[in-house]
Amino acid sequence: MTKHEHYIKIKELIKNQEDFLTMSNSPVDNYNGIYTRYKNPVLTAAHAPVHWRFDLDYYTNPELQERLGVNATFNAGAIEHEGKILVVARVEGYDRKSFFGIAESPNGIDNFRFRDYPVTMPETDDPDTNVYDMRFVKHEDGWIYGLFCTERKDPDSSESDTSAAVAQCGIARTKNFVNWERLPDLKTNSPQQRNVVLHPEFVNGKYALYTRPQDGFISTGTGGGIGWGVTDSMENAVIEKEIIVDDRVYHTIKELKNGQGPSPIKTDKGWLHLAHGVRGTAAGLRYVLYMFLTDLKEPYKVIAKPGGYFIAPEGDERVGDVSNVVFSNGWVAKENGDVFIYYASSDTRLHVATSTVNKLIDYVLNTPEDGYRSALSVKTRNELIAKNLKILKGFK
Ligand code: M1P
Repeated sequence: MTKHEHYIKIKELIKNQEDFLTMSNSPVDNYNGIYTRYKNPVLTAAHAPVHWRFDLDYYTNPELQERLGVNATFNAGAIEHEGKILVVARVEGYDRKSFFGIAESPNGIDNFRFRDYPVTMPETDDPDTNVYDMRFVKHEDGWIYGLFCTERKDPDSSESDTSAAVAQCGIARTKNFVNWERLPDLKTNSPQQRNVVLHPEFVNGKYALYTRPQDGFISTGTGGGIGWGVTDSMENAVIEKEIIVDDRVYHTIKELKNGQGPSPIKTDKGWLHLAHGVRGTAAGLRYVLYMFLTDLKEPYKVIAKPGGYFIAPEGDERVGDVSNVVFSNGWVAKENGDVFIYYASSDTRLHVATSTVNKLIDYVLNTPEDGYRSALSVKTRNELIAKNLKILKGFK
């Protein structure tokens, strides 16, 4: 490539990306009265800036090759900041390592743009091999916390076992989303922790956390369920005792495992929770999202639990690096009651669904609970059908 061609190619790459980043998004016409999905994902690997991927220096890269590819941008924490929606995505390079990239959008549904640099996350004395799935929480102590999964090789595994890993909860905090203070990892009695989420308020003067005690890296073993524990400080976070808020249950969407999604939203009816449930199928694991409501004063007590899933992978969402997965670790409830739900599909890209606090409360309070038996599912459905047929008769 000549120097001029190199220059023209860079201009073309930037222009193409600019056209892509500024594309508007539109709702999908698939009414359910609960939330609206959107046509385009809000973040994909193609959103990773050109200057993250290419060496633009003619002398070191005369063929303008991509040097540091980005494989996927998915599972993102979310927060409203200075009038914009800010997401912290799990960005995965071609080398399989994840890191955190902050992208901002003026409206939350399109025009997301990564900041110039990814987050430089300080390490503890025990360096992380991989970090991912950050949950943002603006805590009433004044800090914005980012709790995430830190993964390291299992020190007790044999030499030849190159996949055994230990997942724990990493903790960092910031005031400006630029400088991050890394705090010691959370200590609990569980050998593995993933999907740990900070509750936004003190509960009886303590920091409260949703946990997911688990025996193995992938399997829950004797653990599992969405747990709850408290700690006196986040500078040295220790949970002595975990109780289970929402357990996994045989023959449901959360039969194998489940995990808290983002930090819950406070409403006058209780704390709204979004979580993921996992079940096994002949084609592998299937991850869907579900919701529940907990008591305002005792957020570890479930007071409403609609049966079944809230969002499941649909269409193109079904396929990706880890197919048949939807996962959420970020949502934003705006002052006017609008809710932006950020969910990733198949560990590949990020989407948004929009709703309102009122619609979600209606959903959790009025969707029938799971009866746990086919006969009860039919009974509930028949009651609905009989009521509706009467109404439809009146339409004629
Ligand atoms: O691959 C699906 C998800 O698997 C894990 O979630 P969980 O701990 O509930 O099994 C996480 O690695 C998550 O990032 C990933 O999306």
